[in-house]
Amino acid sequence: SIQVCRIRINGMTCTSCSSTVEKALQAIRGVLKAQVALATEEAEVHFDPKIVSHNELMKEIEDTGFEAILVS
Ligand code: 9UX
Repeated sequence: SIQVCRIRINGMTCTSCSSTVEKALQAIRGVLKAQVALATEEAEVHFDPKIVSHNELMKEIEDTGFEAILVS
């Protein structure tokens, strides 16, 4: 079944930053939906845990240049 996780993202200062992270998450195989909010500095990601893991989601965020911390 589909899981939803929230990830804290540190270092985003503009909507271009949050858009970059959001598009990177949306491009991952196994991600069904991803929203990144600049105001709360959080991502909400709906994903299939049979295809992609929390750790892979975090690594993709860090590859865009921001720090990722799993919230839930
Ligand atoms: Mo613009 Mo956001 O360089 O880091 S994309 S502030």
